[in-house]
Amino acid sequence: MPHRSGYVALAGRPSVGKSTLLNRYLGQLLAAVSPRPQTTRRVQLGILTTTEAQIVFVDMPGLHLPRHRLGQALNLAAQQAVDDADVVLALFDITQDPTPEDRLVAERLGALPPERRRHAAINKIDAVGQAVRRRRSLALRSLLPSWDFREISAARGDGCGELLNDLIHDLPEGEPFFPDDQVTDAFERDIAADLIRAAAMTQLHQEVPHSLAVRVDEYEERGADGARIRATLFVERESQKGIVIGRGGERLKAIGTEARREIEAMSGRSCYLELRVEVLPGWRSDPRALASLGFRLPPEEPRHGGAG
Ligand SMILES: Nc1nc2c(ncn2[C@@H]2O[C@H](COP(=O)(O)OP(=O)(O)OP(=O)(O)O)[C@@H](O)[C@H]2O)c(=O)[nH]1
Ligand SMILES: [Mg+2]
Repeated sequence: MPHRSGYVALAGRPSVGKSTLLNRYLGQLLAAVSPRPQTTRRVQLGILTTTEAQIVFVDMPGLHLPRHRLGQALNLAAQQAVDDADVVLALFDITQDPTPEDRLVAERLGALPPERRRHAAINKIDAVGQAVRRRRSLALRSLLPSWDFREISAARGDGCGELLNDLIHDLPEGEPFFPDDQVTDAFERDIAADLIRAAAMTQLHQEVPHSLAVRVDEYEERGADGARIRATLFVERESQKGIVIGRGGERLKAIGTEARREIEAMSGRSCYLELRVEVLPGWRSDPRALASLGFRLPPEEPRHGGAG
């Protein structure tokens, strides 16, 4: 059998489970996952190498209706990843009726050239009963009527093996792009930043999560002692700083504990984590602040009304 290799873009609105599916296929914690939308803020590769194929998964921010320059940057990154991929996997979520963002995803993906290889999957089937599953499945499938759908649970694994075979089948023939022991293109410090942000998002409620950015200021290897990481959590307002820190520093401590656990699971060694919080006023709308945090912006567009 010829060896296959190529890029599979994981497309879908926020929270459908793209990063969870990536972690499942790689069998390790690589991508940050949280119950809140817009957990993933940059494109990250997850590389799965088997004897017959190398599948380079492209995890990306969920496509959504942007309310800030940040949102535009995230959508741009997602769109580019879709445009560059060999195979597109559209992910949907059975726990919700199709949302306006699902429709946006379907509209964008429906416009792909017909020769583009594509698959769709409806995720989280572990979370609903048979009746809901049947009804929603029909509604979701009708978003991309000519696509092949599978129903999966990224959390539990149901259907994931079959879906993987579908994806491999559609990859172009070719040699691997990456060495067989490489699992990602991301640096550990960037993954650590994502895991810290995901931990904060899990611990925080209301609007604070989306106002959060994380920068790793220092990532020092200490050999057998693991790593020492110092990171800053940026928020947009003074009031949010207080919320993140919490009474007597309790909340920040909880964030640190959860983040440390996840970073240790990711890196396989111990880590000492030091967090601080800083206010960067309105950074999500400020092109300069966004650039300093590493986001690439689309060219300035006239602003539309409504959700924009
Ligand atoms: N019950 C259930 N929950 C799931 C499943 N897959 C993902 N989730 C949960 O859905 C939430 C969102 O998962 P993510 O993997 O972060 O979603 P995402 O698509 O990467 O989201 P963004 O990065 O924000 O675009 C998390 O709380 C996951 O634990 C699943 O198969 N079943
Ligand atoms: Mg994600």
